[in-house]
Amino acid sequence: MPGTFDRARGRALTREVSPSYAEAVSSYLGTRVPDYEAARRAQEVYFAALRAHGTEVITLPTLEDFPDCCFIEDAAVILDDVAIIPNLGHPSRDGEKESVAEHLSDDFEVIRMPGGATLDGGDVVFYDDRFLVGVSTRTNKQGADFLAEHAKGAGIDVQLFDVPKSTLHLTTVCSSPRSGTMVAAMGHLKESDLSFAEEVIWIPEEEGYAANTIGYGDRIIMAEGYKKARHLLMDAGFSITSIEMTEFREVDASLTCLSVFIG
Ligand code: CIR
Repeated sequence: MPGTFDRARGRALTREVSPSYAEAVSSYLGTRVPDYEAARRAQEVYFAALRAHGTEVITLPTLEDFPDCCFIEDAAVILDDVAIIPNLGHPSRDGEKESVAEHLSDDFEVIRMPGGATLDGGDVVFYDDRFLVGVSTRTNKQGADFLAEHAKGAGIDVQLFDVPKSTLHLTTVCSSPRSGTMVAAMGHLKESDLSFAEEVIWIPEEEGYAANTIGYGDRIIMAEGYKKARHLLMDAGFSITSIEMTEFREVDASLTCLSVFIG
């Protein structure tokens, strides 16, 4: 059974935006109410982009009581034939995990975290031989250590990062779209953090949101509207599909949050 860490993107588990999306957790609170209809439309474009790259998109029914439920990346980490189901770091979101666990139990051995440990899948980035795991406002050390223990069992190392308070998740500021390559936002990560990578594409801080990408070899999906980042990625040999992410960015979410690759 292939898992996230072999970079296969054959199947993506996703979840439809909640009708209660206007109440999604957001650090931009007060500037604008998240728009359910617009987010639904944006999510369809996202699904189409995944499908255009050969991914089968599986969509779970929405959860009315969980405004953030479409950010399903946070609710599971796939390790080969194991699905780690974390305790999500924001109390309003923890209940999202139950139906994810139920769905994944058909194909994976489901392992749950002990009480007290928290982790959002958005703090986990896969790079070739390791998981980069952010300790953040959502992921505590216990949660990161729990994942590390299971990752090591599967032959994958774990490197811990302190996610700056200014940033929600580790995936908010970096991604690894192809083997050997990291894309990272300046001002959030340091060169020494990423010394393991063969190539680091540094995105200027003002366009840091564009450091979250989904890669298919030399083809990449990125957020629309980040011209400098786009040129840097093109110069690095990527062909690019860019999609509109405004409705998700305003609730602190990036491209990768909207799916968990499960094979
Ligand atoms: C939250 O604050 O939990 C959501 N509004 C955004 C979650 C984004 N997820 C991710 O980066 N993996």
